[in-house]
Amino acid sequence: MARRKIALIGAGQIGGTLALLAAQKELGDVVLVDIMEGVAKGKALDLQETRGIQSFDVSLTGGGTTDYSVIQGADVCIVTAGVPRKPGMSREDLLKVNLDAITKVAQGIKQYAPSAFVIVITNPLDSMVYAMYKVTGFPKNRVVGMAGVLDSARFQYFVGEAAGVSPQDVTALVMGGHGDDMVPLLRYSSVNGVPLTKLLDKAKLDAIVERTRKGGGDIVALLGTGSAFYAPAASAIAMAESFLRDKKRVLPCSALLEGQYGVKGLFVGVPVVIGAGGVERVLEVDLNDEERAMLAKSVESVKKSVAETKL
Ligand code: A3D
Repeated sequence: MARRKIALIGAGQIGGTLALLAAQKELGDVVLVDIMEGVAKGKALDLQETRGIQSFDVSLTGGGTTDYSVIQGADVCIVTAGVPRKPGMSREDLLKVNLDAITKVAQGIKQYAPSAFVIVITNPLDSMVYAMYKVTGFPKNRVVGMAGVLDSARFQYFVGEAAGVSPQDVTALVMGGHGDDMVPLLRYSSVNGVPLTKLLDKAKLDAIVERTRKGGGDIVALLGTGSAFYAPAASAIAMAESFLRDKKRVLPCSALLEGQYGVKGLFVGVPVVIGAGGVERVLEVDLNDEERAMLAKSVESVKKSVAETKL
């Protein structure tokens, strides 16, 4: 069987890490694309030069945005093109800059990788994935946003750390939009089936919920420049791998809702099944009144951001 092809559009901090992880897992041949063509080519070459040491048999190449033909026939496109929010930049400013990038990228994908499964990471996430869906015109199962896997992974780590257990054994579910009002669902989280309340008191759990919501901001403050990239890249790779290997993992992702959770026509973080068919199913879990109210608030924020795209 021919090797699969993974196009990484945006070869910055996350793009470079995605390339490394995709190659190490031998998910397929990787092509990096960036407006800074030299960066895409340089990172690809740097990684190629590790092949003798790391023993992976996939190739990595790079290209610029003047010629999207390099992504021809890609099975998966992971999009990080755009800018992270800089100090003093409003969410609206960020939306304008990144909407322009996503629109151009979506046109390139539509032309050269019309059958691809597209994972969007660029912020503001829930409106950028919506824009990707609108501009490509791809079916809803082939466009998805990465956020919930990352938010849940952060929650898993914080619970594991506080309870003195491996984060691997923490099951976590964070739903809603990717913003300060995301919805970590304690009732659907556990340590290998053991309810969190058996291991941690309410004050600790409340603090973990808050820390999860602010997880991205904490890393931005520590780094001083740029935002998190290792965990976001690992999260998107989990989604790409589930698609490429038809693993049918249940992962919280930003997916198009058509009535589920009372939401229509918006991309919102919900648990989905990712397999060879892309987003194969949206899972609906029962929410109590408090959880429903939190989700409704989060959906309102998504709605406002999407309205600004005017798409
Ligand atoms: P960065 O290292 O700046 O990389 C972005 C790359 O995109 C740069 O190399 C740019 O040159 C390139 N680029 C800009 N415009 C275009 C274009 N039109 N076509 C192709 N390439 C372009 O940022 P990063 O990798 O740290 O982050 C990338 C995006 O992910 C940002 O928007 C972040 O806010 C976002 N992000 C999202 C999450 C989520 O959980 C959703 C987490 C972390 C970062």
